Formats: sequence, structure tokens, C-alpha cells
Amino acid sequence: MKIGLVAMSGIRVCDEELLQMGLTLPGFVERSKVIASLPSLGLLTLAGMTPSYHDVHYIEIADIREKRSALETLGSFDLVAISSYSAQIKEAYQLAERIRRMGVTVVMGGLHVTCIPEEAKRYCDAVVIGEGELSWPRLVRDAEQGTLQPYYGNTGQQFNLAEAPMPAFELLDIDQYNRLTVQTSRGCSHRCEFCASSVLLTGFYKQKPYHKVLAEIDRIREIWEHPFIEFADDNTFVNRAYWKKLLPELKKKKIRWFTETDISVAQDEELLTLMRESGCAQVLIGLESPAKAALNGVEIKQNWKAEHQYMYKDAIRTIQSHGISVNGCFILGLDNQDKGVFDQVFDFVDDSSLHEVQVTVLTPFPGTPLYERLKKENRILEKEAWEKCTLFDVNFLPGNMTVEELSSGFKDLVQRLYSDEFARLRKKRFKGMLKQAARTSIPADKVEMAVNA
Ligand code: B12
Repeated sequence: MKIGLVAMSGIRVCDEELLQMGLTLPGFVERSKVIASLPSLGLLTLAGMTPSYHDVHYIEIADIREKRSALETLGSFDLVAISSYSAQIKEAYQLAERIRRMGVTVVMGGLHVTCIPEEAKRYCDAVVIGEGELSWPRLVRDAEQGTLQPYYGNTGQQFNLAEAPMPAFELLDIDQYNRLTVQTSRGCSHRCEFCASSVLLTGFYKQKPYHKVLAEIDRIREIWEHPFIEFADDNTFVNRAYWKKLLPELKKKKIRWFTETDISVAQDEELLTLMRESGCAQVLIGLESPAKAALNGVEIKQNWKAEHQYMYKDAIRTIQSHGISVNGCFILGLDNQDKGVFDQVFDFVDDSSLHEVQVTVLTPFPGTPLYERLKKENRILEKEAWEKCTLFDVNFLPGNMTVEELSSGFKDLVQRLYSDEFARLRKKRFKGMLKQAARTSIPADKVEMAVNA
């Protein structure tokens, strides 16, 4: 069969004003450029487990209004598999309908359709629920034999990452990317109410065997000698023993990398040193809010973030003094935040010397406990407005401010945080922090490498 793996790959924001800002604010633009060029690891993974006698193509579609002629070529496929997150799901549905009208079988998978499979089924021939590895081989066989089922994966089964296939990185036109993703784990040790990441696919934390991670990096190095890798994990360093074994091996690969973690890494000097030596340029940490009160109740099982808020600033300094920059993420609109939170976030960033900062608006993604709670409390503004699941658009009634206050306070904060002047100041402070640290421990070339990350 000729199989098309289609990734909806756009970056989205509905609010016109924010869109305009995004195009002009230097800090914002820099980050979007980096983020926007990531491929779909989910689809490359499926490609890696497709029998080799099939003719598999990987296609990215950022905007279905563009490249009409390219879309028409999808008519020549026997099977098209689409992957999309919530923000572009309606475009993905339109695309699915269009391809089906050309007589092609269309299947869909991913986080959004996993949470609302019946919605997706209206637009395609089959919906895959959960981790794709569990269903894809059977789905391909069924499509070949003309026995496709409407739903796959609704069995409650868990995929064992020890069986993870090698993603087909060779399908990529490598010149189009400035980073590639590798996944070392699924799940998270925390369970935040708003989280719409791989916790929606797996009920517990699971780790890919380390030799598999190294093999994926080796495969990438065959097409890109010194790659920049983004670990597509939700919380990377939960298993410290694993990482202390993996990092010295990673060092030999001469890569640079980025990942998502929690603030507890700062308590492990040995880990930080190994991270730096193996090429870690930056860690992204969900700080969520600068004040403890707003963190209370953010998690549904424990209250870990609220309990560790006291160490935020020291932890940032410790991590950054190891030559690893911190990208601190804040969520605006949490129930216990009032309109004073915008200044609080700005002051925290100013005071903590965070190198990078990411601010987002609280977003009720389908499938999350947050979505269910806000729906019950009748606080979702536009029901099923999935296009607003961008992390930047407000689509709920905040607890302690008005919609307008949240929306305009957010825009104002974005302007202050990403202004040329403040972005430069943050870089300068980070550089100063590193130079100070270098006098005691970090070699000068590593300092330069971290500053340019
Ligand atoms: C890489 C990435 C991107 C890339 C995606 C590239 C692509 N086309 O897939 C880019 C940069 C384009 C991107 C864009 C956006 N992103 Co993003 N992104 C990520 C990131 C960092 C990693 C995702 C990843 O690679 N996971 C690993 C793979 C293996 O998992 P997977 O994709 O879920 O695939 C598995 C299953 O879902 C399933 N599957 C998936 N697709 C399909 C299809 C078929 C046919 C089948 C059978 C199975 C299947 O099988 C796979 C293997 O098990 C996550 C954060 C994180 N740490 O996870 C955020 C994340 C996914 N992004 C998020 C968001 C909000 C966005 C944007 C809206 C941002 C914006 N404002 O524009 C857009 C959404 C665009 C859209 N299409 O709707 C949210 C999504 C929440 C949600 N449920 O919708 C996340 C979770 C981050 C967060 N803070 O919450 N993103």
C-alpha cells in the first residue's frame, strides 16, 4: 500500500492581537522558530513499525488553506493516517473529509482523538485510541485486507517501551529541522489537573531502556552529525539511577540537548554535572506560579509543587550555575491567582535571573481533570472550541479575575517579558552568572555553548 503519514504541524493562536505581537516580539519569535520546526515523533514511530514492503511517506501540513495542489496528491494514497493535537483538530477533520472524498481510507490518532474518539469517528474511517504502537500493525494489516475496524486501542493495554520501534528518522528532509525529538519516558510522577500530555496515554511512569535511547541518537547521527535533541518527555529525571548510567554514554555522542523536568534536579549536583558534560543546554521547568497559594490544589494526587515553591529561586540559580539555562514556565489564570499575578511573574523572572521564560494561559484541554471540573462548574466559555486550545487563548471563566483582566493582563505581561530590552537583560545576567561559575568550575567553551543555547 502507499501510506501517507500526515502531521498537522502548525503553531496556533486565535487572538489577533497576540498573533501580531508574536510576529514582532524578539523573544517570542525566537522561541516559536525553534518550536515550530519539530517533526511528529508519533508518526515517525509508526513508520518505523510499518512492514517494509509498504511505500511510506511522511508529510507535514501546517495550514490546510495552503498548498492545495500538494493536498490533491494525497488522493494517490491507499491509506492516510493523520496526527493532530487539539488546536488543529478541526482542520485535521476537514482534511480527513477532503481526502476521503478522493476515495482514500483515512485513520486518525493522537492525544485529542484518544480523549474524544466518537467525535473523530464522524470524519474518518478508523480512530486509534491511546499509544499507537499497540494498534498500528493490526490496523495496517486490516486496511490491506479490507477489514478495517472503526476503533482500535480501546483495550486498556499498556505499551512496553522495551519493545519500542526505531522511529524512521530517515523519512525526514533533515535540512528543514533545527532539532529532533527522542522520547525516553512516558507519563509523569506528578498529576497536574491541567496536564494534557502523555499522562493522557499512560496511567503510570514508564522508561525506555537506555540502550534504545542511545540507538535512536546513533540513528539520528547518521543523518545529522552533531544534532540538537529535544527529549519529548513530560518529566525526564524521575529515575536518577537510569540517568546516571545514560548520561556518561550520551556524552560520547557529542550532541546538545534540551528537556522537560521538575525543580528537584537542583538537589542533585552529580546529576547536574553529568547533564552539563553530556551537552544539556537547557531544561524547561513547569514552575506554574511564583506564589505558593496559587499552587495549592494544582495537582490531583499530592501537593508537590506547592511544597517545593520555597526552593524555586535557589534551584534556578543552582541549575544555571552548572551552565544549564532554565526555561521557567508559568500558567496564568489558575483559580487562586488574582490580577496581581502578572506583576508577580514579572518580578519573579527579574529577580531569579531566569534565562528564558514561557507564559501560557490556563487551558482546559479535553480529557483533563481541569476540563471536566470547569465543565461541571459551567465555566467553559465556548464549548468544543478546540481551536482555542493553544495555551494562549482564554476560553474559561477565571476564578479570581474577569476574562478581560486575564486576557489583557496576559498580553501586557508578554510584551514586558519578551521586549528586546528585557530579553537582552536576561541573557546578560545569565552570562554573568555563568562567568562567575566558570571561575570556579565550568570551562570557558562550555560557558559560551550555554550562552548560545
Ligand atoms: C513536539 C511537540 C509539538 C510539535 C508537534 C509536531 C507534530 N506535528 O506532531 C509542534 C511544534 C508542531 C507542536 C505544536 C503544537 N503544540 Co505541541 N508539543 C510537542 C511536545 C514537546 C512533544 C510531543 C511528542 O513528540 N510526543 C511523543 C509522541 C511519540 O507522542 P504522540 O505524538 O502523542 O504520539 C503517540 C500517540 O498519541 C499516538 N498517535 C499520535 N498520532 C497518531 C496518529 C495515528 C494515525 C495513530 C495510529 C497513532 C497516533 O501514537 C504515538 C505513539 O504512541 C509536547 C510536550 C511533551 N512533552 O510531550 C507538546 C504538546 C503535544 N503540544 C501542545 C500544544 C498545545 C501545541 C500547540 C497548540 C501550540 C500552539 N499554540 O500552536 C501546537 C498544536 C498544533 C496542532 N497540530 O494542533 C500540547 C498538546 C495538548 C493537547 N492535548 O492538544 C502538549 C502536550 C504540550 C502542553 N504544554 O500541553 N507541538
